[in-house]
Amino acid sequence: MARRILDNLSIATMEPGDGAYGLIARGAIGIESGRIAFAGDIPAGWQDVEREDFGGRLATPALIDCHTHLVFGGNRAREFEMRLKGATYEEIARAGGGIVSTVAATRALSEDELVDAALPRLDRLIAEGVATVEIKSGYGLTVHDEAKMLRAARRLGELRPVRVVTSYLGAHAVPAEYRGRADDYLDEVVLPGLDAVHADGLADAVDGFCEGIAFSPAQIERVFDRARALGLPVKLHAEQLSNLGGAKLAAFCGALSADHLEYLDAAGVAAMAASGTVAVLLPGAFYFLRETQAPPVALLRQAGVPMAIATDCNPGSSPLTSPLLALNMACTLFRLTPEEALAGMTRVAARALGLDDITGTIATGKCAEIAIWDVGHPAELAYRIGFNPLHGVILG
Ligand code: DI6
Ligand code: FE
Repeated sequence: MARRILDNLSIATMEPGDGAYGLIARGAIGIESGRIAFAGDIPAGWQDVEREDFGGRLATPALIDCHTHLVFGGNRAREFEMRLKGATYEEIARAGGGIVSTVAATRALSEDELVDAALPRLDRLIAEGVATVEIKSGYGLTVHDEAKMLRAARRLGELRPVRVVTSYLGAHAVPAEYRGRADDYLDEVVLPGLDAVHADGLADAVDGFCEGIAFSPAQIERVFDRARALGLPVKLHAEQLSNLGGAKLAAFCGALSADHLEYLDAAGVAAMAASGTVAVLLPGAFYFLRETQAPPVALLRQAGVPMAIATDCNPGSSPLTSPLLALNMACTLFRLTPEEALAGMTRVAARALGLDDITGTIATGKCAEIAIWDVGHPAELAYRIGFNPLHGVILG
């Protein structure tokens, strides 16, 4: 029952240790009850199943965007203009712009309106092969508005054929009404808000922004302590604009990932390697903010820290809804190989979300979440700019 064969494919399984891309030059993928039954030769017992011929196209695991702020109100095109006239990101943030201006626009929208605003962005990700997307809160900054954002995120997963994984990011910025009182904001909003979204099953993980313009490591630790008490995994925006040692803190807390990492130092790399924390690299934000210091990719590689790639789709620092362009930027800006980049949006991204048991590679037993591309070789996915060769996505 419910058996299906996708035939005549070249298959980048992205399984580790199986040669470049885990590539099977010619083969088939068998699906049974939504799971991958085999990849490669059609085994005995499947000879009678009807075969769909994919004409030699490339199959990869469907893409996973493991770091986005997809749900928000408004946009920041005006701020983009200001920056082009000379203002820096930090100056704009300190002047009450930046994240805080998106907070006002997000608070003004209902849950339904947030869903409507986010759907076109989600549809762009899906159009380029994404089947799993992580979505953070962090633009509500009240108990009510953070929960509203996460409910909108959950709804997106019901409206479209994607798995939505949510992260509670109450500790994203100090809202205007708490300016200079970050600890009060933690006590009165972030921690009770975390309890509330957890009670309603709205948060799959807990995130924070550890930065001079946001929260100190000691403040982040308070949030992580509560997450641990609730049994929720943690992750952290760390070392994006400066080095506060956030990645080290995240690693010591057993975080799934530390993200951005432009200013990560050798001690941070070592801590991440020791804890198995994934480095989520976000070339869209690096590009859009015109950062000049790239994350220490050679050190990460040498230490064996797994590297994921994501869009970081958000209105302020990465208004990017093209996962394929993120792959290209990971190669051009951060010097990842096309294989590392693709692994970063499949196998390693799954690990960054704690989903590596069920998705991220084409392997027996995993969920059948497969992207089919009109390309001859997987390196083409990262190579092109502004071209979408997606033929289709197979889900279950
Ligand atoms: N780092 C980022 O790049 C985004 N959030 C964060 O913690 C930017 C968010 C924004 O500017 O709206
Ligand atoms: Fe982010």
